Amino acid sequence: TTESSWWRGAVIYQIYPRSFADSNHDGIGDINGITEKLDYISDLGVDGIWLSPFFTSPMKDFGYDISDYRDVDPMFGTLSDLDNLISKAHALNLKVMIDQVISHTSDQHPWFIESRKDTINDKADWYVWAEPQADGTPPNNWLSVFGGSAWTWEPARKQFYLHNFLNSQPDLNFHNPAVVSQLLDDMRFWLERGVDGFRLDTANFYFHDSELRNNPPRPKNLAAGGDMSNDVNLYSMQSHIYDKSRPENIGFLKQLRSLMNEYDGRTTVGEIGDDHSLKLMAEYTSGGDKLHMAYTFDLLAHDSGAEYLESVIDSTESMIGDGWPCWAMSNHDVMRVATRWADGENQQHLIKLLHAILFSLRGSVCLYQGEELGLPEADIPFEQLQDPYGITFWPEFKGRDGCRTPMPWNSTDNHAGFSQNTPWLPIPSEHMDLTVEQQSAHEDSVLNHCKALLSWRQRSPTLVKGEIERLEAPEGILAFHRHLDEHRVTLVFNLSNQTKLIGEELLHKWGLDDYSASLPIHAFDGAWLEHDGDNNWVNFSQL
Ligand code: TEU
Ligand code: CA
Repeated sequence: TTESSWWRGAVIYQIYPRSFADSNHDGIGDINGITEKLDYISDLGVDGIWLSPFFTSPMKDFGYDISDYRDVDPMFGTLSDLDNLISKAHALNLKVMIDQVISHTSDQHPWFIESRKDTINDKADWYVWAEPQADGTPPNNWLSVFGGSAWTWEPARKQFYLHNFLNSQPDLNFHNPAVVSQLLDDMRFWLERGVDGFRLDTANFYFHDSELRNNPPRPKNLAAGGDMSNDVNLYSMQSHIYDKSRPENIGFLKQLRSLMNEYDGRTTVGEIGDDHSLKLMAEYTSGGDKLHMAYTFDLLAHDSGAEYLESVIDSTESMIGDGWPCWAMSNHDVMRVATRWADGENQQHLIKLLHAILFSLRGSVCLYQGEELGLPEADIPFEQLQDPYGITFWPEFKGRDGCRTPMPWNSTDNHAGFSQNTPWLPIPSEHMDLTVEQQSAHEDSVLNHCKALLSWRQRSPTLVKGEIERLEAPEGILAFHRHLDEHRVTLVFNLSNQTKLIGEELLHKWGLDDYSASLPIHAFDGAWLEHDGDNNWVNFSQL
């Protein structure tokens, strides 16, 4: 039914609970704060929300280190607050997706507390334990994403344990069927509670090479289409990252899909970070028996420009088959797209164009809180950094706090209406001119443009579900058709800073035979044409 495939082409608004809205004024956002803002979210015109982790956690990685998979951290509220959020969201016709961080737990999870005690306890084989090499050094050369060896010594067991991130995030042993079945049970708990889907953290990191073979040195410069290889993160600085994307993962993803299929209308979106993530996205989402959708870092942490987008679309389309991508340009891990892609004074125009592109691509979309406002990345001074990743690698990499600052709701209340107390991260002064309140009042704000685009997308099944056919175009221009049955939409985006003319001849090549004049597109503008409409180009800037 249409209802059970709601996720195909859905726009999912990502909420980072710590920084969305603080209902009890302790400086940290919470579940009730989100509930209070559901009308705002619904009014944006998105299909659902994805909540970053709110589970019980020592917060070493701000909730991506979980010590109880079935409860809400008191900092964020209670299970009944969450039930309330889910039912209010459903009443507004919003789906609710939650984060599942199952590749690793917190070192404070009872499973790990037991596992680390000795080699004979009930949970002894629930994590990845290994003997040191003869000289006492770690079992192999694997490195943690967050810096240093991926192995930490446990004196009680006289063994090393594996962690792909912080050493307080020990890696669960997916080769142990007891671990897998417990995790699936914990996920069932949430399905029973009525969540509509899961965002799966590090969905390609679950299994490790059980032979623990050294990784080969990593090539310095990966070509476009790979990920994590530019200056917005540090993968390129690590020569042999933790081994991931093992073939065994397919079997697990199939088990997970069977669980999801027991319930109606549920979905999964996997996070994939790897050198060949588009290929993995295709593999994991095709066949209808693994993930429903996946997102990669290709639009999150890479090059910019029309040619780069063409290459991402082309590689995706060449591999995706019956799989389904989910596109994101910003999230809680990367520099905000306004700063990553934008060109000084043209930032507001470019951001509007990037929204138009994001909502026109074939696939679903994750829109990160504040992206609808076109917020730029915040510059957080070293003394105020919270992210351990940034603290380790400063100043080459400043970490992820710059995209995690609190939402600026208005400029009249203290702390931008986020909280009456000092927020856990400062709100940058440049965000005070970009608040929800101010932008709502200005017809041509990024926020209002974003809403207009979302309603345009919602009205068009072709944009939501249609095929994509990329078109040859002049430099700096991205162009494609979207097709659904007989209906066709042509979309043209000018990512350059000059007006471009699409000549008559090219328009004919695109199959637009009726055109006897060339089409001018201003810098950072774009246009679309509905072929069964009145056949007029509409500029995005006039939406
Ligand atoms: O991210 C996994 C991941 O690949 C990131 O570490 C990414 O490389 C980096 O943030 C890019 O700058 C997930 C979560 O999204 C992230 O917040 C967690 O810290 C991480 O897993 C560990 O759970
Ligand atoms: Ca709070």
